Amino acid sequence: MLLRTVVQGEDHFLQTIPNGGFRASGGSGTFALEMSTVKEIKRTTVTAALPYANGPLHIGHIAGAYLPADIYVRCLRLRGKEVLFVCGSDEHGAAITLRALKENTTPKAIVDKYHAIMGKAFKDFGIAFDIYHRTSSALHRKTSQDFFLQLHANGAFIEQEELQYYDEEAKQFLADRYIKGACPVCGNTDAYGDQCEKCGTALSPKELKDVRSTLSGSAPVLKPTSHWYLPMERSQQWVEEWINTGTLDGVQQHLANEWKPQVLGQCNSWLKDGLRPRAMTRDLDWGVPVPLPGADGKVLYVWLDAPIGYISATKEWAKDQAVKDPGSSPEWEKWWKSDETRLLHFIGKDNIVFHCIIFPILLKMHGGYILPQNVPANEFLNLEGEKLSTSRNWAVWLHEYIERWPDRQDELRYALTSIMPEFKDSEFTWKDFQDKNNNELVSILGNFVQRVFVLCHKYYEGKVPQPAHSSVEAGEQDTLLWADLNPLPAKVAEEVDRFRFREAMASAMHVARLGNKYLTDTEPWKLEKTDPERVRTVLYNGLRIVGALSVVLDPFLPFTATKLRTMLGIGTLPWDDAFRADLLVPGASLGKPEHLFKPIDDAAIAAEVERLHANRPKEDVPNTRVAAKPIKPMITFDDFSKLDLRIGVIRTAEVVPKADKLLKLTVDIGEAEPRTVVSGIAQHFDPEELPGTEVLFLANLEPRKMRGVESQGMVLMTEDAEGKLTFMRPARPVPAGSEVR
Ligand code: B3M
Ligand code: ZN
Repeated sequence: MLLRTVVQGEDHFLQTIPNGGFRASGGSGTFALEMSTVKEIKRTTVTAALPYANGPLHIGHIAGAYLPADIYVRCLRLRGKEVLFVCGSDEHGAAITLRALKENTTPKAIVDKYHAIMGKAFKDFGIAFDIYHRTSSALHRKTSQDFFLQLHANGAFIEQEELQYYDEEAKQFLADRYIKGACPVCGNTDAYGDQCEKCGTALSPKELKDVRSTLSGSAPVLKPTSHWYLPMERSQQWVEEWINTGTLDGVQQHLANEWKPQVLGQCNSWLKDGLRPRAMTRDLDWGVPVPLPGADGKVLYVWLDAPIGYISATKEWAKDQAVKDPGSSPEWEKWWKSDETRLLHFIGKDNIVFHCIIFPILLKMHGGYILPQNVPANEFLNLEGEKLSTSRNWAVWLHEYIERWPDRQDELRYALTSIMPEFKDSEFTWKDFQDKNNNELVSILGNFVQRVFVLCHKYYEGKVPQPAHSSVEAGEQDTLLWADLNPLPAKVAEEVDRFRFREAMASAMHVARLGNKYLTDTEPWKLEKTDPERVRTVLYNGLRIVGALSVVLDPFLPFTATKLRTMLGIGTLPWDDAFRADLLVPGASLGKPEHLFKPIDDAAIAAEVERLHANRPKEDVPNTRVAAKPIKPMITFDDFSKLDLRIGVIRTAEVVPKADKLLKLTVDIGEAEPRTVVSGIAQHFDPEELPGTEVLFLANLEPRKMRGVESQGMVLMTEDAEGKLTFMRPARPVPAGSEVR
């Protein structure tokens, strides 16, 4: 068993203790620590994935990396820990040049445009970076070139000549994304050189058939070119040990069980396949030039320069600090090179291998750098039953949300945190956003604060009441209240430390729930006539709870926490002072009772859903046709009306044991119980992706037993030219059970 403990010190805490290092000494009931190697942590460097500056940010990006990182950082800061939070735009790579091509402009114009949009959206949304930098800066160019040269000097690369596709019309080598062709797996003729988006297979350009260049449309030719490769296989052994046991060069860096299982899983599946050489340079005219003689027209691979962007952002921050405060010495190096620093990368799951394997190899080959202590990657967020997609415009864009819902940042932060895809994919729906707002923020948090403030204004002219000192914690209700409340700040912090943000926010909200319960139990509005002294104590306690909320909610709802502090007339409190007894001075003036949250009505939600559907490009509609099979014999209208067709929603899906074609589904068609159906679609769908999908459902088909399961209806499907099945969904959402006529 692995044990973890946190030993609080003055300004540092000891982090992890390896297996067996924590032993109970018999009899006495005390613990003795036996520490072989314990890393002492004094500060934390937090990075959040550098978003490509090729489009705006959507809620999937936010829930995946930026919001969890922001919560984490805010929580550490309130606890007085030294922390640096860096991010910036990723402005290189084919993602950018392709976008420029599409928008018929230059890469520079693209990155300038989206860097500004993203930077503003982050700021408006309260993501509290210490710096939001960009990889097109001169400082970054120098930093990544120096990094590359050091790697080169250390013998980290092998130079290798390879045949690569070259577009003779456009006169350039083609990055993987510039090549299209037929997927060898599913036949999709629009597969990219690195991936088929239809079947999801990772590809290399040479596997495609009938290749064409997306630049000129012509067929590219294979031409030799040489590149610098990172022979990752040389690092296989230490990476495997470091990731799985946490040990690096004999030092315990982390406990293996602190890493999320899905992160370890992805790393190990790469490691199992065996690490291979990977090209660290590209033939492209946009990027950081390779700083070696004879490397004209070559740039650093974007996944080499982008993570170095975290380092250059830190340098830029340190420079800014020195200008702002000439006396300070905020050396950037301590954030990257000190054993006493913990490095954490917040990312989405598609970036795991780069942060857990490739970048650590680069850091170690370079020398002098620490490796990440954890990479708390999140899974993906879906939207209204479908994958978020930039190209299909199926997204809630952050900057647009802020425009349409001004001053409602915390409402979205709350909804996103409550469904954060920490361990598996999750789903955002506008309905859930409304429910979380109306049933939790308005009814629980807003209501509690409102009640306390309204009563203080009514009874004490908006001043902090003088509690009957003897009874602040004297009555039984008060004793119980404080017994429940006191452990909560530590609980929130502990959950944040373990990257359990959903749980942490629920624990913070529990403070408001307990506050409400306390008011309901004590009923100050009734007591005021008979026992005003008791009421003063109750409301004084109520104000103290509001004070605590301004602390424990701050990481999650920073705008609301600021409002609470203004209402109370207090400043930012350190975490451990959340329940400080002398926080509020009797007689001090309170602010006006303010409605913290407003209910959201159905019309506003319907408008959002409508908007999503309306903005979806019609390009999804194909202009291809299949050769029609002969039409079946005529039926009468009566025949037709015997069919009872409904819109259903799949609630659960699981494989049927020992049947490789069958899935067992439950489909909600508005009845008390969902229908169970057995469907022959197992080879077309992953059961995990099905819940939430709308389907066309035949509800009055005679039940039939299949593999011992009674199938109570049928999910109707259609098939494309390649034999792939797909569901038939209504053109806009309708409630489960809607009739089809
Ligand atoms: N820009 C990929 C992405 O936006 C990439 C992350 C870089 S982190 C160093 O998902
Ligand atoms: Zn394919």
